[in-house]
Amino acid sequence: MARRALITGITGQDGSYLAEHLLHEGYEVWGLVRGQANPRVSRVRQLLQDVQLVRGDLLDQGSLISAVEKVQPDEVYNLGAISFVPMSWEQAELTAEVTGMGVLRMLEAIRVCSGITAARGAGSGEIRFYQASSSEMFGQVRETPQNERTPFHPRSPYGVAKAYGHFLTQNYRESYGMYAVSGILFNHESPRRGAEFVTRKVSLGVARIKLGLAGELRLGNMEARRDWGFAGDYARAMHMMLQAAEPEDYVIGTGRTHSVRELVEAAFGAAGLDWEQYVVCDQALHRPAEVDLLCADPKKARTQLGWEPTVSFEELVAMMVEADVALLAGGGDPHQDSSWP
Ligand code: NDP
Ligand code: GDR
Repeated sequence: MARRALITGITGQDGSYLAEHLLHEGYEVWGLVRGQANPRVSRVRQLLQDVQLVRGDLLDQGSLISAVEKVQPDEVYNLGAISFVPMSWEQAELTAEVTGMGVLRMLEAIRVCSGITAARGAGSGEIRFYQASSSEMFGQVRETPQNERTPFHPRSPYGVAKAYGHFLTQNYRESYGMYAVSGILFNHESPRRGAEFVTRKVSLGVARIKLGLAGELRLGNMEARRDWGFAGDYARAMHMMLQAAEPEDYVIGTGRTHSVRELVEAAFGAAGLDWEQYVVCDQALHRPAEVDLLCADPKKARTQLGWEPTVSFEELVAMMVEADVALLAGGGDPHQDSSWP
């Protein structure tokens, strides 16, 4: 019988790549969707026709228990979150509820549905759990590159909520012997990335300028450095982590870091444009507290899982610019569009 996976966050960037990967691996894939008339659900229906949908919300414990009871998954991937860092200052409590407490509710749903109690001890339960942890937990780093042993100093309510989810996942592993792991993923991007994140904002900005639809691009901190990889590679890593013999946490990233300025140079360059003529630095887009430098040390994932990224920074940027020029030239709307590449 096909293995069954339940994905929260199926309407997001990572949910789509993970679902495609798991379908390719022969899984029966279920996606958790929320809301009464969520427009992103119709995009999933169109693009991921083989994914079955189940209703539920990370804010609602009962709905998660019902979803796990209905799907009877072998693997649960918890990708659902408020994931845009600036929003976590504007809606800090909601971020704590969804991005932090949502992990507790999902773990409890699995625990209750599997009949796991502390008394049953190590190794109990059949359902494997993946938590989408983040390099944002490292925050203000004192050592670089960052690996699984680097201490956390989160710099946003989002990072704090992710750290809670991370430690809780570890705690359920240690308390109940659950197969529960966290992937500490560094930034990963694609033509399906939300338009609010810097890489997509830049690729869309370049496309608009190239097509004569805009004359400038306003950005915040140009000196922040990130380790940017391709989302498809990272979805593969999530699946690999749940196939390992022992439940362990892994850092996933490329090991290379670039500034926002370098990203901008590469993106405008890919379209044959000089960025200095178009980019405006806007203080209003700076964050209350910034994460200045992230760079992964993915050695453990490479040696223990055999995971390698396949797309370079330059290829990623060119891929995103090319996709957005094609999207906008064809009259597509990046906020609505169902023609995800
Ligand atoms: P997206 O922002 O694209 O997707 C977030 C998903 O969360 C959406 O499907 C959204 O669904 C869902 N969601 C939001 N609120 C709830 C809720 N109350 N209940 C259930 N689902 C909800 O994120 P990504 O795909 O980029 O990232 C996936 C995960 O990985 C996130 O947890 C993110 O924090 C984490 N992460 C991402 C990294 C990256 O670089 N992309 C790096 C490290 C970690 P809806 O359509 O209903 O709003
Ligand atoms: P990040 O991604 O906060 O790292 O979180 P984002 O793309 O939003 O920002 C990256 C860096 O770019 C700087 N920046 C800008 N960012 C945005 N969004 N818009 C701008 O105009 C702009 N100008 C400069 C930011 O200050 C920042 O330093 C992402 C999310 O996917 C999280 O969910 C995930 O956990 C982490 O990556 C790893």
